[in-house]
Amino acid sequence: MSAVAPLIPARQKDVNRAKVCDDNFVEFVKGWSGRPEPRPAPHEAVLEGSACTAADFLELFESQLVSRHLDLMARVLRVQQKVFYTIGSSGHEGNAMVARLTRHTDPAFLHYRSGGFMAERFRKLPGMDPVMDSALSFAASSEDPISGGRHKVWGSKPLWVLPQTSTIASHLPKALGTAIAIEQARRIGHALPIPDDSIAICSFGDASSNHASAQTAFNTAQWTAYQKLPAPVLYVCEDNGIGISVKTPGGWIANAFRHRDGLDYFYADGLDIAEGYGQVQAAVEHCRRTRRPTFLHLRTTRIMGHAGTDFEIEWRSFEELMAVEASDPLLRSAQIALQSGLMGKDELLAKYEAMRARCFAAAEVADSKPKLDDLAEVMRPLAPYTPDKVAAEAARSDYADKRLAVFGSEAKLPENQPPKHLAIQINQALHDLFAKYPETLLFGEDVAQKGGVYTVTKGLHKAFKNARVFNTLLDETMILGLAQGYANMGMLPMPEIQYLAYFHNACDQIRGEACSLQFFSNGQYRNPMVMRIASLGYQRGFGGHFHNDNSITALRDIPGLVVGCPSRGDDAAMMLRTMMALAKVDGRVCAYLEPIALYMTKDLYEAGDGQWLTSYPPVDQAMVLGEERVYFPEARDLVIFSFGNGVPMSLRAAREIEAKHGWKVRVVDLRWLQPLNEAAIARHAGDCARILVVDEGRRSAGVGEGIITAVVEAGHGAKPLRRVVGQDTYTPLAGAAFLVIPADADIVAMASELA
Ligand SMILES: Cc1ncc(C[n+]2csc(CCOP(=O)(O)OP(=O)(O)O)c2C)c(N)n1
Ligand SMILES: [Mg+2]
Repeated sequence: MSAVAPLIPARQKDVNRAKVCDDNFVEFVKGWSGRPEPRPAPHEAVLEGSACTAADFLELFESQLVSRHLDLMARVLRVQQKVFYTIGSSGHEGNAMVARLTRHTDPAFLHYRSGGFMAERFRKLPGMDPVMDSALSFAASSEDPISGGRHKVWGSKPLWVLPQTSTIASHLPKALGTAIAIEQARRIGHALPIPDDSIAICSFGDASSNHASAQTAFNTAQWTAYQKLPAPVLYVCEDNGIGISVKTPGGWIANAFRHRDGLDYFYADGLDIAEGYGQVQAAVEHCRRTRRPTFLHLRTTRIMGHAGTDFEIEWRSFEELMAVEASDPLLRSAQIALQSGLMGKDELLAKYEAMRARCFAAAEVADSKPKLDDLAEVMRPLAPYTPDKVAAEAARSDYADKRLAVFGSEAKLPENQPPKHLAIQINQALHDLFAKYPETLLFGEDVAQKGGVYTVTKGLHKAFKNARVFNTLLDETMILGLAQGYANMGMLPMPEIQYLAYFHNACDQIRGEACSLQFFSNGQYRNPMVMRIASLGYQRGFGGHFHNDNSITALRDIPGLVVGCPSRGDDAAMMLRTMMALAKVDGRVCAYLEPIALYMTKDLYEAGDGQWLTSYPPVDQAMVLGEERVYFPEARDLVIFSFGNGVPMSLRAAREIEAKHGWKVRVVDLRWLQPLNEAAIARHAGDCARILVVDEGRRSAGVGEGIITAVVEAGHGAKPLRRVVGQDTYTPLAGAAFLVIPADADIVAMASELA
């Protein structure tokens, strides 16, 4: 049995297809002339042979009507500026079946056409109103319960629907990550915020299934299942056969997904509740029981265009449009209602009109509610920061026994060791933080047995085992998707990106997803993490661009992201503690840039001087977000602002500058690159007669531009001011690499220009 909605008689070539679909429904019901079957009891099949009972059907049909009338309302009120979003769910309302057959505690990451799903999930908790909540979101009211007026999103805190941005496919990796996290929690003894047998649900369109971000999530699901590891994710492909105006080749979704090892394929007719219900049920039950990645191919259609602005009649044949409109699943539902004897024609039309009235009434109420009208309020959930709590958490040291167990004895504690270089101190800090936070996981490429390319994570795997320290497959998008999944389940992930150059291909997972979650959920959801990235140039052993990338710009303009870059071991340990506290307390996403070339650096001025070794700071010491380290604070003739490799370079150059010009030179290691501590920059610039910026990143849009801007905006732009920066180029191999990044001598030479 499949949808058997009859073709509607040809309509005038009306440009307003929403109106046409609306009229179609009314005319279809009025014109229905079948003979109803004996009305089924609530627990009986709605139609013979259907897995859907009459009671199921009636509620599902109502959810479909909620979704449809929200769409129709949005099209009308958009023109009146009472609604600000018209991408609808019409034709996809069958996805309500997925919501009915899952639980409100199954985390859901939804397609923008999942209005039916949303309406149905609202039934799972008493006292909730899908119409009013959605109307507030459509109207961008600050009373919108999920985003607080920041975007029209499907989302709900009590209903475990995490809001998604409209970047298609970006939510698949984190949905899989959440599924994996649900299972992994048990292995690390972490208490989940949801039942242990939950599944993660993720819906998306047919065209989106081709996206790289989607494909990596499918591949990773298969890779996981292949190793017999559980990953209870239900991928729901809402296949309407088209993406905006591009048709998906007929049969493509079934062809591409029917025979994938480790991704169990199910088909369901989303156009026909009587038929589709049992099919959806089979997929959901399979996923929950087997804990295997499951692909539900849900047949849908798209009526009323991609969005309100898409006038399909201008680019599609009239006949084709008519055929699509005839496949409207609401026509089929009306038919089921009438045929089963559950509703008479008048009753059905009355329900239809009552839902229209309810949606419009809610929209008018929503229109009267406040909007966001204050910049501070818009930005409030973007980057929460409670300094006192963060400082207390970073310095919290109530885990002495645990660290003793990790390090072996009092004598072996890192603070009782002689001064060490950066890589060792990061490694010790990681061990400490693993002892402090049992919910911490570290993962990435080569991080486990090998301990990373630079052995920074050496020993962690041995000490904390597979469940907490593990190698992932080779895909940065998925590494960051996993991180979001663990974070969604209340863990504290530390994903590692092997080299800065490889962050860029996965940047969207941080830019579009992780950093936007608190913003678009009005602070109700958070995905805290500390992302470690081996970064920057000056390597002598390992050359070329991709191991020496120095683009920090791509990180610095991500809203809400904290970016830090320590230049020495003690700072590295303290910064890591603070970042973990920022994640734990305020849910922040942090990027921790490790300057590769300084990992093993021991000396500062001369070979063997050991001046770049540092003692391990006691565990109750951390640093404040934004706090700089100042060398020679009494100096006032010149201040050099720098970070990373630039710090030891500037310290060496300072000696020469003093010898050459007799100036006393202050060197400021900014340490935190985003947000930049503009007040500190202004203070040091104010104190000193001359200003130099040493920025190993690129000339354009780099940290240096931010520093200079802070200096100028603070009113110190008239002072002699220069910068030494990397060039706007890729980094070449071998010795040529050093032509494109600052050298000690460049700093000395530039200082002379300030004389
Ligand atoms: C990464 C990305 N590229 C492009 C777009 C623009 N875009 C929005 S929806 C869409 C088509 C999606 O089609 P499909 O996945 O089939 O979903 P449907 O709208 O048909 O339900 C495109 C290209 C986007 N949102 N994100
Ligand atoms: Mg589509």
